[in-house]
Amino acid sequence: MTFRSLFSKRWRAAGLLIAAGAAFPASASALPFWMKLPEGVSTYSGRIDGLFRLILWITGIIFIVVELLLLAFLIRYRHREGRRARYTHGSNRLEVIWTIVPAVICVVLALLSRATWADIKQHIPREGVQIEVTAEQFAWNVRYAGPDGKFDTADDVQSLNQLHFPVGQPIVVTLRSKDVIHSFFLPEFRVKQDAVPGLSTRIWFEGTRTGHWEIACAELCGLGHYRMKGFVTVETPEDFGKWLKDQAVQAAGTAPAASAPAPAVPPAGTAVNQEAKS
Ligand SMILES: [Cu+2]
Repeated sequence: MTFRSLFSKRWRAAGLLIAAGAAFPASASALPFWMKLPEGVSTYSGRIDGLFRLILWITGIIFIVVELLLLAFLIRYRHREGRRARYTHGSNRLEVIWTIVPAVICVVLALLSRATWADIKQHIPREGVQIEVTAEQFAWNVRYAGPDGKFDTADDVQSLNQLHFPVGQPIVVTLRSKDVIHSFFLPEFRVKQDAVPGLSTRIWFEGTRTGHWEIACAELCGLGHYRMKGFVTVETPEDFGKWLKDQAVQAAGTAPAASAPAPAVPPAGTAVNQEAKS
């Protein structure tokens, strides 16, 4: 079998069929049962999942085809007594095809994801509930404007590793970091954004139902990275308002401790960090 015959009509037909299947978005609407994503609970989780599935199908099929070809070549051109190596320049036509096809796929994916990217990363809702999240080794400091809706006033509310917000309203988080790069990850909301020291990054999301989930740090940020966990509570606007008021009253009642609220999770991470430094 020659190099050329390996890419005979039969192979080309099979390749075209696979490419057509991968490019057809309807075929990308489902994932195998063992690849289930966590439940999506934000307004844009469905759009992210659609893009994720489409890209997974395309790259998955290409991966399988490439690995099968590799295997075929390994067997076909293995060492045999008496067989001599032969110089071949290769095929210009094939090289042009496998350069253009991935380029076209990348451009199509960029065009398909453009609107979603703009809605999530560029069009931050003006009327959203403002929350500040500051990451540090190894905790999430959360700050709310309090009942007056303004930051840097006496009724600001702070919490450690506890993120509360109302359902059905856009939430705008200003993300910062005190020390190293962390990554604010809300898997069920399809939110993942780096928190970079010296930068304020704004992100937004909107919960579609009430419930409890977790915040994870998705950036290896030090020895305590594995336990840099926070908790998300999505509640009705009434419950959220009540919680915020209670927190403000509590903070006012313990004025000297207001700047350092009782941690919900022991900040043992700090100790580990100091150990690491010493
Ligand atoms: Cu971290």
